[in-house]
Amino acid sequence: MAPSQPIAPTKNSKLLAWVKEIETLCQPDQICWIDGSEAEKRRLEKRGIARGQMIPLDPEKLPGCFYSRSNRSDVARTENLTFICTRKKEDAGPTNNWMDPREAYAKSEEVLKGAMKGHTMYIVPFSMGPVGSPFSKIGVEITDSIYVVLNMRIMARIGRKVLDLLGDDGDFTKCLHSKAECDISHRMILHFPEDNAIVSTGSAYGGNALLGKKCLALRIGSWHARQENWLAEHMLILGIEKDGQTRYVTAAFPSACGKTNLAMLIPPEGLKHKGYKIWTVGDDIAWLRVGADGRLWAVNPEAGFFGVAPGTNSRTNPNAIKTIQKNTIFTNVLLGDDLTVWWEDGEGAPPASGTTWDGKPWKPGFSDENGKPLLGAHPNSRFTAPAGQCPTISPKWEDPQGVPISAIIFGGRRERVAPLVFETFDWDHGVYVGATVASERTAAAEGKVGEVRRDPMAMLPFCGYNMADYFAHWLQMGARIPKPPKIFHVNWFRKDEKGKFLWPGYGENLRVLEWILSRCEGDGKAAKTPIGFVPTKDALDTTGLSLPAGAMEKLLEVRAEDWASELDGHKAFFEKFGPRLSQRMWKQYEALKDRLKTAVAA
Ligand code: OXD
Ligand code: MN
Repeated sequence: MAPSQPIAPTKNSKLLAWVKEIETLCQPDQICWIDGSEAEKRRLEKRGIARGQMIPLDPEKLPGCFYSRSNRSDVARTENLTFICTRKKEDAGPTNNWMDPREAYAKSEEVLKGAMKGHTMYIVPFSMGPVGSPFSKIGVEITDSIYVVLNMRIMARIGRKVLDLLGDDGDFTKCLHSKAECDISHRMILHFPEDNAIVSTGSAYGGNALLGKKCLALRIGSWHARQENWLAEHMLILGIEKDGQTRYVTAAFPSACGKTNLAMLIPPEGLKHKGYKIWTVGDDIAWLRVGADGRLWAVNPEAGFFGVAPGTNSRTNPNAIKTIQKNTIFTNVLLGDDLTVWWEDGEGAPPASGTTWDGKPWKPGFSDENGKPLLGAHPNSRFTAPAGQCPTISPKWEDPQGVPISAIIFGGRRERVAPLVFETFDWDHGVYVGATVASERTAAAEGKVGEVRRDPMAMLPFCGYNMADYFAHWLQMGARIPKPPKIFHVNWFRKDEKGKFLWPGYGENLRVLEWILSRCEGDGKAAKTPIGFVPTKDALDTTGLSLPAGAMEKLLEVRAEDWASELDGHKAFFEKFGPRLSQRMWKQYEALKDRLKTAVAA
């Protein structure tokens, strides 16, 4: 590794003063300004290997790939230790954990005092969004983790070019991270939106430690977005090309509900004759602004994918499999003794032997202490891969202006209530539908898997301020978009009475997207129901798809009794916000209630 660089490669006085302050607090052995070069990457990899933090994988089969294993207790976002630290508690709102900023700084300083002794302090200037795009935001992450630097290199644009853009007086989000032994008792993910600052300690898990992603691009980003009249959202961005024209949609689903799969979908056999081409712009985050043409335009602020490994295979997501064949960091999957990686419901034959994510010897067929198959990979194990390696990456994915959005899609994982797809009546109704999204919990965050929770716009864990104000912001954005996208809701996860999924999902989801786009063009057959426009049973093109008899009816059914109890859930959720919740949301609630009543009476 290069010795510490005594001369800082910037004259930005705010940055220099902050670096000095953190150096004094954390007392690292040396400082390293990250320039983003290839030579630097190789030096960091060597150092990571020498320290046992990364294992290089088979250079023939997985060139440029590394394996990393985290602490057993550091495998997912810790929402209970994630705080919004606004001066007033009400500004964080009832859905966020709040800490007084003075207490938060004091607590984190306690942990950070001398925390980098014996370590190098890396300074990583990064841009979320293409460098220099009017959409983009600059952050600087100070970290003592080589793993974080190497992951940030994939997930954001980093280094010299960002510092140059920052110049002598540019502003940036201060992002301070220290592993602090990855000890849960040292863990806190603190956001100071009023100071444009983030402090994260005690974790090296991506969502907690790669501070450009959830912390900046969503929590701090959503705060900026509200002040500056744009939207920072937990959404994929996808282009659908047909007959030489590409239309773009965004979709917000809770974590681990298949955003990465949808963003990279392969058209199903039955629709091949239509010549669709899918273009991936982003799989997790969208920043949306009103363009000069009155439409809503989106950029993906990230430069890589931090995807869930288990369940990723050539059937569910062949493009992801192709993306992760090189230059990828695998975290907490199974490590084969032959230096390959594997995960449950993954690709190809498992290695003959290996080591599990938590360090246990593993062979196919091994059982755990309860007699169940011994898990090779943690359910939230991940791959970090450069977006540019995706075979379907859109030629526009780095366009500084972004792409124009025709439809916004919300969705959750619901076994019963929500039909396969419906279209909302107008912007306000769309915001209401987004605000009342609910989903069964997955492994991306700690908590009980399967439990239903309300996850408005899939932003529950990511909104950096009071969600009542966030809904109001969405409502007022409607008036600012002269040509707004239509808003839809989808549910790929409806089950029949035997508990079997009714919809095949994956590539077949294009059939639903096709209907959505046709509705945006003023076509597409639909029936008006109390919850919105639902496709008629012959509206989706099912060429080549053999659904069991009656399945389409079940997929599209709107059951008034289910929606009546759903409505109670909406009310209980809204009541949490007290008088701060816009009356326009209550108006939507009342209107839905009335429509359901009329439907039941009829
Ligand atoms: C993610 C998440 O990692 O939402 O994208 O948890
Ligand atoms: Mn996500």
